[in-house]
Amino acid sequence: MYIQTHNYPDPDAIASALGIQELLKHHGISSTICYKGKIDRYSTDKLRELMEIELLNVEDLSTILTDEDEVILVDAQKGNSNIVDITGDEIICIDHHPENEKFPSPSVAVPIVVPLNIRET
Ligand SMILES: [Mn+2]
Repeated sequence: MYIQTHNYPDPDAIASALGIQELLKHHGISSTICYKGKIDRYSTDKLRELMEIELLNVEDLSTILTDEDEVILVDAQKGNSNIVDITGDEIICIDHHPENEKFPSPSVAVPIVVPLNIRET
């Protein structure tokens, strides 16, 4: 099982991927988080480092992925310009961006509303 973020993942993409990975782990399913591009923001790389999140570049998976691999998309939708179409079967999409009507997908985009007044206490 692969969890794919949008290219050049940012903190919300990586945090979403980690959340799904932990949920899958709870159910005994191992998964790999992957992305295309680079982790080019300091805050994103710090998040990855502090949370010890393992992410693989899709270019390192090109000889490993098969059509039978299941892929969960987070923080992006298939057909968007900011996510590469990797080998595998996209079974779920969890995204808070507006639905991409140009490339309708069998998967479901779930709008997630995050209150802006949440602060750490
Ligand atoms: Mn994002």
